[in-house]
Formats: sequence, structure tokens, C-alpha cells
Amino acid sequence: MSSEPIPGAPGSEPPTVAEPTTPRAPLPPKADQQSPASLSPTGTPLGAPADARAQSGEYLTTAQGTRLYDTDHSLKAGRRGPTLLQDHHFREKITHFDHERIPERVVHARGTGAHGVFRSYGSASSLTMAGFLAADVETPVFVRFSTVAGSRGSADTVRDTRGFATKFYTDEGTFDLVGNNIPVFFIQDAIKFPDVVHSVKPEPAREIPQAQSAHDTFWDFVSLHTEATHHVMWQMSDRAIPRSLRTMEGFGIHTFRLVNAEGETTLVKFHWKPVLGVHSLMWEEAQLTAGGDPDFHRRDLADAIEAGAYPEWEFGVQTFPDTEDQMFEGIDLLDPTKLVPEELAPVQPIGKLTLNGNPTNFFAEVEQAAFHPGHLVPGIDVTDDPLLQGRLFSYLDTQISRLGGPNFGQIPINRPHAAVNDMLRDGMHQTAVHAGVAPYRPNSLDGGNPFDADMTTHAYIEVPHPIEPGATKVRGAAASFDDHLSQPRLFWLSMSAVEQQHVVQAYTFELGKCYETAIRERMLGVLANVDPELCAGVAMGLGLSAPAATAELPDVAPSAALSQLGAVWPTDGRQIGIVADETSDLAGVRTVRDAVQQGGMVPLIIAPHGGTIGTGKDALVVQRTFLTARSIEFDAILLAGAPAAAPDAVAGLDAKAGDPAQLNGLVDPRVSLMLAEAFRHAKAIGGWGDAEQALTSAGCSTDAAGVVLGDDSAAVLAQVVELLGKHRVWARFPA
Ligand code: HDE
Repeated sequence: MSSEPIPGAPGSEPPTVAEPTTPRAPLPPKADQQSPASLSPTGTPLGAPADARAQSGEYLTTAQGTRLYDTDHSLKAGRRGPTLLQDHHFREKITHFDHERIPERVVHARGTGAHGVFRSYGSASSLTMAGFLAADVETPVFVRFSTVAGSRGSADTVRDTRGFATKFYTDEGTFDLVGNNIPVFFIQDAIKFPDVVHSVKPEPAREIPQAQSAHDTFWDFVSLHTEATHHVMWQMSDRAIPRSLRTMEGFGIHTFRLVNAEGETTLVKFHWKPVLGVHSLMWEEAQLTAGGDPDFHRRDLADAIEAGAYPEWEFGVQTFPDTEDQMFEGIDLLDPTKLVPEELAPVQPIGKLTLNGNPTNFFAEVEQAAFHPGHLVPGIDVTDDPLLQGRLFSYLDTQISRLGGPNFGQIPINRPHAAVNDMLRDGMHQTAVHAGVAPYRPNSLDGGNPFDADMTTHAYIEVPHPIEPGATKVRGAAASFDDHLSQPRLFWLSMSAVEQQHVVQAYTFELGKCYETAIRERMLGVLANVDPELCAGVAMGLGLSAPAATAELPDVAPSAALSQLGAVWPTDGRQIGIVADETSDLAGVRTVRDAVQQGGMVPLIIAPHGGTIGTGKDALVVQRTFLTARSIEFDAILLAGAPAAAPDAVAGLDAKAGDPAQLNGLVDPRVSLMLAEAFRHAKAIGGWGDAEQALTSAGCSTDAAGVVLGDDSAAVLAQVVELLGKHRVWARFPA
């Protein structure tokens, strides 16, 4: 039986059953893993192999390299005696363990990351002098995706905004684009960030709920703070429950100012467009997944990379003339609660991001990655967006407490790939060994080094942008910042009917989880001024009456680009569950399994028991059993017949089996559950052999849209893959 190329093996070599005892060197990393480039803390290439920082040698040692003979017993006064203070190995091991944790990020604590490469098309080279955006330049990158509210161990699939932070290790210094998967933000001014975050985090008295916005303090805040309405509406949409990190858009949110070699400036908004399209979970799936596989998104990303289905995004910019008022078509470009519809300013592609390497060590790379919107390169400047201005302070500050001092830039994942000569010295965890005696300027003792650069030598020079004439110091904002409701309405009107239903459902669920009726009523008051239908839908679910609008509804044109529906996308890396047992047409199963694999997707055979089904050299390796599988893992299900109830299909052995007798014992009840879930989650289902019988016993109409039955497994698969390209079969349940 050959081993199957299914991603997820923990090590680079399958283990033996018996404990290995012959000393040997550490195993190499897996083929899908990459490590930070081997550079000195000051950016000098070391020419060392990628695993030079990994453990080395055949034998167990102390941290000082002294070999040890036993790490299973502490040094005691007699075999039953007290442990001796002398035990330096015990104390070193436990002391280090006691200090293994660092503070998690105050927001975006839960995340995962990958290495990759960014290839520039050169189409932005007339807009910016940034070297990494010139034609055909390749730049190594590290990307970290995250949720916002939950702690480090929270579930991946919660309803939340996702972070999308990219570190470009360019030759001119590191550029961090620290964005989100939602193009607008809760607040217009950084000074409100602690308020919004305190409101969404678990309530301070009981510290619940974890990673949820469905509670009183959040809705208390956002119903009073109407500038959050637009962001919250995105959060209540399918965008906040992505199917995969690979199917999320990314946005820089703020307007940035690009400057070219002639000193000409352009205002831009950055976009990441996933090649696989924008695709989301259903709310029930998200909830089931949070329990069934809390690591769903990080596993999906790592597995896709390991399987060679490298996730890709096209990088793009919306461009706007750098006018004195910094407005575009009446939209204030400095207000981060506003987007510019793509119909007014199309996203122009400027490069492509490919994620092609999993981290070798999560802590070293993902946990210690330190992003900062102030990591800028020549050609990219910030604007006076008051949210961005505050972020320029916060990110540097937060790393100092999280990563234990000011030298976090020397941690391997954070090391620039450009030469560093910064005159910053000493501090906790200093790993550079600076030479010379004159870390100050001007100096003569170090020969004058380091020298000031200029335009020709790639200095970062702030654009000399004029400030408002006659401006006075003021705590306040521009009058245009008072419009909080026109864009939420624009978003609502841009959704298709099914997406609108999901928005209504999400508001109803979240507000339904609040304790205080006053908060629900207050929020309905806000929604009434966005759209009466939305407000009425939510009010109905809450059992409250819908208030009338208190202001004229804003007159806005919908933007079709905001809807997720209507296109066809590649199916790379999608997971197809193939349900079979010993009685199935196993030749047909093999055919579809191979075809799924060749199509760049992941086939997972689901059978009554682990090991294999079939016999001899034709045996098929089983990846999931009826006990371990749940519909949430699969984008589509193929059914090779109607598997009868397996011996463990009893509630005592698998509670989700329920009582098989109630299903006439025809089909395994776990299979019926899986089919019923996949059916109501609008997933494509295909089958051959007795599959029709299995679907019927699961209560799924075989005439429904997206249910494909036939005699030929390959033909069934072809139709299922076509359906997968559209993500879901919404036609099954017309809105
Ligand atoms: Fe952040 N944010 N943020 N944020 N943010 C952090 O920095 C902050 C904002 C974003 O994967 C922290 O290193 C303030 C907008 C991402 O490591 C902290 C404000 C956007 C990540 C911080 C904002 C983001 C962070 C916590 C209001 C989208 C994760 C740990 C002005 C454009 C980066 C850390 C990673 C992380 C502060 C608003 C995105 C505390 C003060 C807007 C993707 O510095």
C-alpha cells in the first residue's frame, strides 16, 4: 500500500513504532517549510543554510552544549529523596519552560502565517519610485493573517474582521502593509481604538464571551458610536466568516501617498484580490467548525501550501489625484470609514503575491513577527488619515512590551534584507555586535560613517505636503467625517438577496445574544436610518417593532463589486470528501480520487473505519472515518453508494450517530448527518451507485439544484467541480 500524498504529516519522515535509539542528526524540515532568510541582525547575508538556526548534533545537551545522559529523572538525595538544588539541568529546563510564553498581541492575537514571494508587474512604476514595484522585481514576503478579538487559542472561524499583514523584505528596507479583509474601519481617529477594543473584548467581570462580538458591551458601544456602522455592517456580512484565508480580499484601508522619481504624487488605496475569489462559510458551518476544528483556517492554509496549491493574490491600487481637499467624487479619502466603489475607481493590478512556504517554527516566525505601518520605503508615504497617524505610534510601542525590548527588529523573521546602519545601540536582547566607537552623527572617529543618503541613494524623504492654511490646534474632525450612514446603505444595497438575508440573520443573532433590550432598540434605531427593510427583518427576529427612520435615507448607488456572487473561480486546494465502504464501486472511487488530485484539489476518502478499504494492491487509504468526519471539512461530497450503518454507529460509541434504527438501518446515520448538513449549506453533492437511496434517507431532495447523480463517477465529478467553481449552490434555496 503506497502512502497517499495528503497534506498534514507532522514530520519529514514517518515515525517507527518503536522508540528510535540509535543517535542521529535532527531530521531535515518538511519540503513545504521555509525559514527566515539567514541574515545577520543588521541585514548582512550570512550564506548559512536555512536550517542553521535549528537544533544540531545527535545528543541531548544543556543550553551550553554539555551532553546529558538522562532527562527523565531529577537529581535526588536517594531514589525516594528530595530533589537537590544542585540539579542544574532540572533548574535550567524548568526555568526556561516557566518563561516560554510572551504576551499575546493585544488585538489580532490569533493568527497564522506563511512565506512567499511578491512579483511586481511594473505597472505602478510611473506612480512610485519604490524599487520593489518596478517591473519584474521579486521580493520575499511573510504574511500573517489573524482574527481581531479572540485570544491566541481562540477558534479560527469566529465572526470577526481578519488581519492581512504583509512584510515585504525589499532591498530599500522593509515595507509592512498591515491591512484587514474589510476595507473600512470602526473608528475615524486612533484615539478611539482602546474604546472599540474594550467593548468587543470579553466583558471584564466574567471574562466572557471569547472571540465574539455578540454581547452587550460591543453593541452598547457601536449603537452609540455610529461611525462604526459601516464596519459593523461588513462584520455582519459573510465577509466576516471566510471559508479560507485563501479566499479573502485584503485592504490597506487608509489612503496612502505614492511619489515617483519626479516628485509627483498620487493618492492610492491598496487591495489584495484572491485568485480563488471571495468565498465564505455559512454561519452554522462557522459555529460547528469552531468546535469541530478550531484550527480550520490555519490548517487549510498550511495544507494548501504543502499540497502545492499555492494561494495567490493580485495586488492592486485604486488611484486618485492628489488634490488639495483629498476628496474623490465627494468621498473623503482621509476618512477610514469610507471606501471608494470600484466602479468609480477600478483596482489596477500592480503585482502578484504567492504564498509558497509554511513556517518551520510557529513561535519563532508567526508569533514573533512584528508589523508596523511605519515600516515604509521610498516612494510610499502616509497621509493625514487620523487613524493611520495614531497607528504610526502604536505598533512600535506595542512590540517593545510584547517582544521584550527595542531590539525586536533583530529577531530572524523581522530582520531586514537591506543593510542596516542605524546608530541604535544596546538594549535587551542585543544580538548584533556593533563595531566602531562613534554611533553618533556627525563623527570623525568612525570615518564619518554612517552618512546621510539622498534621493539618488534611495533615502526615505517625506513628501513635503502642505498643511491646511491657517490651521489651529484642535481636538476635532472635518465636517465630512459626520456622515456615518451613507456607506452602510451603499453596502446593504450592493448585496444580493441571499447576502442580505445573511446580514439580517447576523444582526438578529448578535443582538439576540445581548441581555439588554434597550441596546437592541437603540441599534434598531440606527438600522432604521440605513434601510427600513434591514431594520424590519432584524426587528422581526428580535420580536421588537421596527422604528421609523429619523432622517432622510441617503441617496447612494450600489456597487456590484462588493457582492461575492456571480463569477466562476479556480477550485485549487478545495477539499472533496468521498464517502465509500467495502461495498462501493472502488474502481470508481479510485478514478475520482485521482482526478480530484490531478485537478489540484484534495480528495479525502471517508469510510466506516480507518486503515484501508478494498483489498490487496487495490486497497484505498482512508483519511477520515464516519466517526471523525464532519461535513464542515468538505467543499463538496461524492457518494459512492449508500454505506450501511457501521458497527460503531451507536450513540454510546459516537453520540452523533443517534439511534440508527430510526433511519431504518439503511444508511450510516453519520453519513446521513453529513449529507443533510452539506445539503443545507448549499454544497455540491454528487453520487453514483445507490447514492440516491442515501440522499433520500438523509432527507435531501435528489431533484434539488446542485445534486448530481449518474452512473459514471468521472462524469459526476466533472459536474460537481463545475458547481464548486461558483462556490455554493445558492439556487437550492432561493432567497
Ligand atoms: Fe492594528 N494593531 N491598530 N489595525 N493591526 C495591532 O500591533 C492599532 C488598525 C492590524 O499580524 C497591534 O503588533 C491601533 C487598522 C493587523 O502581527 C497594535 C489602531 C488596521 C494587526 C495595533 C489600529 C489594523 C494589528 C497589536 C487604531 C487595518 C496584526 C499587536 C488607530 C488597516 C498584525 C501588534 C500582525 C495589530 C494598534 C487599527 C490592522 C496594538 C492603535 C485600521 C492586521 O499595535
